[in-house]
Amino acid sequence: MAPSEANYDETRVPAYDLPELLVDAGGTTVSTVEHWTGTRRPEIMRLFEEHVYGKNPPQALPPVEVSAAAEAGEYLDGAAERRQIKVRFSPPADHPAMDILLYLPARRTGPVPLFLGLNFYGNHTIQPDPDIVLSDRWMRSDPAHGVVDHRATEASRGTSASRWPVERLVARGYGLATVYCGDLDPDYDDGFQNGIHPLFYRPGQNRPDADEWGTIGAWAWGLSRALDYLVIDPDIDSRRIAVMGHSRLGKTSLWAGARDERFALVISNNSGCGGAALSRRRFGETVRRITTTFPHWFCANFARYADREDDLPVDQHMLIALAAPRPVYVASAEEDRWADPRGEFLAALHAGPAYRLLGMEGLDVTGMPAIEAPVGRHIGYHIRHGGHGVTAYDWDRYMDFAERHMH
Ligand code: GTR
Repeated sequence: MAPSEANYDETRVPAYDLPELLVDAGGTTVSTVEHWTGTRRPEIMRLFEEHVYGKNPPQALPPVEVSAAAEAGEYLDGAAERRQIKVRFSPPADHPAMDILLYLPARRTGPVPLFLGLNFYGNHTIQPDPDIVLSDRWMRSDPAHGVVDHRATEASRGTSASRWPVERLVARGYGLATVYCGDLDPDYDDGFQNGIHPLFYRPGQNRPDADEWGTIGAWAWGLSRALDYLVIDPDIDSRRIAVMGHSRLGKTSLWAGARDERFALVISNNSGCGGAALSRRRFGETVRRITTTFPHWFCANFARYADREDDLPVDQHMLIALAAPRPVYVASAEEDRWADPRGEFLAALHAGPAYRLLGMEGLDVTGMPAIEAPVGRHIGYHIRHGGHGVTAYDWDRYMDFAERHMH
């Protein structure tokens, strides 16, 4: 279905029943913390692994090797300190590696809280900072981002800066770390021959099984490997690291936050179908459409639910609930109908019972809030003016939310 044929009519959203968040596979209602933590949460994790994002391979790699990718320096007239770290997943040297770009507030009195997120076009796009290493990896050709023949050019520097307000972040005492998602797995369907997947193949295996990870799984794995480094950096407070992502990378931040409970706070920015939006609403992007256009993002099993959303054993409110009891924030944009803002709101709302069970508060509202009127306590939500993207408004709300929970 082309985007133009997508349903944008609320009256044509089918009636649906969401899978019960707090009833376990045996049919017993979950009413204690132990039942959630010991049984129901692991069940939900397994369902998302098997049917949506895929399992990570069981083999562990050798510990990551960390080295400097460039000299540290200062930025913003000394307000920020910039570091670039190369993280290798496995020797020898030609095996995949990722570069972490890190900004820290120069004026700090102790370890700082930090936001970690993947970026779409290379670390050098997030600020007009000539000292950032220009990525030499494959990326989608895009003149607006200075990407020619799948490679970044000098013209690409700073082209995503509006989405990464380093100055505002360091002024409020936050660090920022980012990694190019293509360092982990280039975002196209190549049958999983590039990126990190082949590092994990069993002898004779040459693509993930139907219930094994796709690209979102690999990206989420990379966020955890970045976290492995960040938690040992003494200038960063390992208990106050938030994971944030936009759109396909917001689907990824939700999955990374579910998998890795070291993330203290989880943020989904306009993540839509396969992210924060309820699949059963079939509003805007659908399971059929996303698994056709981006077959590599999910595990192969997910495509079986095209036009059969009601048969999915999960829906996305359950993904949000996997963040509990850690604070989670879902943000929508008014004109971003492809991502189904109402579906994102409803998923955040229906994650509430897991939070309340754990002694936290959810959105606890009866209807969708007004534009730019954030709601919720341990689950946060806003819908802002404008279209698909990340704006200063979004970041200001994430910092407000982090201040309430991470300070
Ligand atoms: C779209 C896709 C969305 C969203 C978006 C993005 O093409 O249909 O699910 O992920 O890309 O990542 O910007």
